[in-house]
Amino acid sequence: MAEESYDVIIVGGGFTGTYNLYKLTKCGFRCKLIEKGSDFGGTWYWNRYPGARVDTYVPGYEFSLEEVWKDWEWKDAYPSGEDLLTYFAHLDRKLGLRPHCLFNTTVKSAHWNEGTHSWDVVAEGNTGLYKANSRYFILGVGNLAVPYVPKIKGLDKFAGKWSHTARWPKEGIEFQGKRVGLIGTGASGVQIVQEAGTKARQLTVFQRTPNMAVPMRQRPLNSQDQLLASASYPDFHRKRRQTFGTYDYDMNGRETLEDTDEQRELLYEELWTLGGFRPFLGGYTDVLKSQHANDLLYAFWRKKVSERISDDRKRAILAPEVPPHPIGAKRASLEQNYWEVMCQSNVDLVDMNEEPIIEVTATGVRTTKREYELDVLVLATGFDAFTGGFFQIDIRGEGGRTIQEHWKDGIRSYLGTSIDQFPNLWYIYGPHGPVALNTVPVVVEIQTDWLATLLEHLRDRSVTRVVAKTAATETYGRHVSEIAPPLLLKANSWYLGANIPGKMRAVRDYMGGVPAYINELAKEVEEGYPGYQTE
Ligand code: NA7
Repeated sequence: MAEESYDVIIVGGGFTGTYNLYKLTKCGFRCKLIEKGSDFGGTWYWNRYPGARVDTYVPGYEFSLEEVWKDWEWKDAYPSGEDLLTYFAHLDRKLGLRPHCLFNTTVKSAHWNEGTHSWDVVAEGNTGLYKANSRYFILGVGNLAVPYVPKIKGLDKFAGKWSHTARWPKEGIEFQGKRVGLIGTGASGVQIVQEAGTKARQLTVFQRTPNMAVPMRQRPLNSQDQLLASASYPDFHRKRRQTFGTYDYDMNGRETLEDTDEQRELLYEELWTLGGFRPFLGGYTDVLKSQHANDLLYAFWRKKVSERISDDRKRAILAPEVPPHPIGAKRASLEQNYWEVMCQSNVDLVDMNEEPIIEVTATGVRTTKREYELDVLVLATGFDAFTGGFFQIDIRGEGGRTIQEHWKDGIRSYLGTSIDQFPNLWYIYGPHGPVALNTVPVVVEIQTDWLATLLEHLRDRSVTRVVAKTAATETYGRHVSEIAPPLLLKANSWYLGANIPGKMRAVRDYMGGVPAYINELAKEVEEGYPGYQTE
């Protein structure tokens, strides 16, 4: 069947795909990368909505490769989506990736071939079907890659322009002077508010759950700053592998009630001033373990945010006295001027708990109370996280078993990189790996470096078939469930699949922190890969 043959086929041209291509090609493997979009960028290729911006500061959200960072400059401490696409072009130039890639091509199926110990891959592109065969098949399909569009009656009847944030058209959608509606107030929704609120004639925000966003502390960067800072990049990049959340800071080792009220207030203020995820990953260790600790942090958050919300009605909806879920139990969003924009007179806030949406009409959105006339409707309604990207491909392992069948009762993964009964298949930054609380490029480097060592080990021993053992997979799966901080289980988050109606609620993320995860990987190597069976 195969028309082309490779050692490795990689799906996806985001951080995972580009780093795997670079690393495995360097190790002497013949690789092909297949990408649905017309260029590199992954999440940043698709999320072109105005205001899209990463929630990790420079140089946290980039590869640690010196040949890449030494002549690269960012414009802002928290880079924009546009700058990230330019970064991917820089990566391509520095690492020579493009000749190994096939763009505008969607992988449709990958079937394990027991006779040849390889994967038969079929993809569809502009010029028709593409067929290839590879010893290894690597999925870099992204964790937040498949947009979730809720089934709202009448959406197809809307006569204005509408788009999900993650499928934003390249030509853009004009907000200036328009009546814009927004459904969804997660990280993407916050960024849309900040952008559309300053341009739209009228912005109507339909909120189901308030976003407990924390300050971003954005600042522009100049060349001189970066040149000076770059001397410490190797240290920064080393540190981010040593902290729970892959940042250059870590929790302080103390529980909330070990400090006096004054000490606690001082620490909260300090973390707030520094910005980013520090209230959750840079302070007390029990924020997601103890309800009392969480309540104290919520009270502080509410006090700070309330000071910035001048409108009483909006304050009650945006920062309620009783939180809908523990603070930090959904991935925190970072804001710049969210609360101020929300208070502008051209911004209307609809509490969907009081006033649910009934339907979208040709001219707007109709709730139980009234119709809101709109020219543009933005859906920032999130993603079918973790498994969405896998299920779009017809992947069949041993005996023709599909991945959907195999994961029917929950994720089965060994070390967050491989699946029992799916030989020679790997994935990066996916289920049961450290994803939700961590930074993509860091996790991608950790997992891929480990995988490259394993594939070299197998090549040296002329192994052609490797598969995770079932017992090891089940032990690892239990471990992943047990280590999840208890308060994380109390929110309807994408961490648990609870944002998608009908999706099984389960822990899909390794939440033990990156140092513990690195230990799991290192143990596997030191003990001679006991979790795998080889031929
Ligand atoms: P999120 O964080 O999953 O947010 C999705 C938002 O959409 C959230 O406010 C949801 O409300 C809302 N939503 C989803 N379905 C509906 C329906 N049916 N009606 C009204 N509102 C709805 O996605 P984002 O794109 O913002 O961010 C994803 C990640 O990107 C983020 O975690 C960062 O890592 C970066 P809910 O809270 O479920 O009530």
